[in-house]
Amino acid sequence: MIDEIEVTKAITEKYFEKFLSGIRCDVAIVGGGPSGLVAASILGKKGFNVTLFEKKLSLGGGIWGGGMMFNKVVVQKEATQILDEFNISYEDCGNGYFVADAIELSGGLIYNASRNARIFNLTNVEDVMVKDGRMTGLVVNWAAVEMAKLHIDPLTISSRAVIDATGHDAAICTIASRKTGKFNLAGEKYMNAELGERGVIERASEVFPGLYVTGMSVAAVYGLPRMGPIFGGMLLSGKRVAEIVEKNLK
Ligand code: 48F
Repeated sequence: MIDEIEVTKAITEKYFEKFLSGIRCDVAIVGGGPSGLVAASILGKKGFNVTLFEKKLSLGGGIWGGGMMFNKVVVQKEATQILDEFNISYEDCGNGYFVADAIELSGGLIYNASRNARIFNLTNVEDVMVKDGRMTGLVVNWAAVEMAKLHIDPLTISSRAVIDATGHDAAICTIASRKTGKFNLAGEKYMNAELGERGVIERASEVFPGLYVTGMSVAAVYGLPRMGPIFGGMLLSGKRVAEIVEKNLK
């Protein structure tokens, strides 16, 4: 016999256990697209206490729709090592291009990240905490509060490192730039896949003490070209930022 109250108790007890174990973490990642999910998996596997916030119901960011809703995803050779590591299948299309299924790629990245990091969906990061010139954490609220424009105060979580993986918006860097006045965002440029792909990997970095940037947010911060529907750079940018955070936190 199913007791509805036991179901309620199980959900709330386990949810708040998860929430409380994440309010003082090593790494807080904002955005559950390809770059954020890769960074979360890698840092979690290395033993860091990682929390990822995603404002939408589902994670995966821009992966699901491939290019113009054709749900196939192209990556270049260098990124196939990440697909292998995450056990995601792909086909060789010749000339150095490889194609994964967008649904399998999204599912595989989400599965890996959820096994290694604590993930909260439907949670909007609306502000940052800064103390003594260093980012010390995030200000979070239900995404529904933002959508309904409700006047409800947020909660806070602290972390030793924050990663902005919010894609084209560079939402966290935008807030930090405006509120600290310590750096500016150059804004994303025209389409040039070669330069864009290389740039988002090479320039994944710490932009402000304690604040790191990965994925398309790198292009928005440093004024790099966009690259359209090729995703290897996003995966490798997530890996690169994880390496930098690991080195700095150790
Ligand atoms: O946009 P998104 O997939 O970022 P990414 O990892 O990858 C970019 C590619 O998908 C694609 C591309 C490839 O060539 O150009 O665009 O850089 O995922 C960003 C995620 O961040 C969430 C947003 O809902 C999305 O799922 N997000 C954005 N702002 C916030 C947020 C916020 N303030 N709080 C929580 N989540």
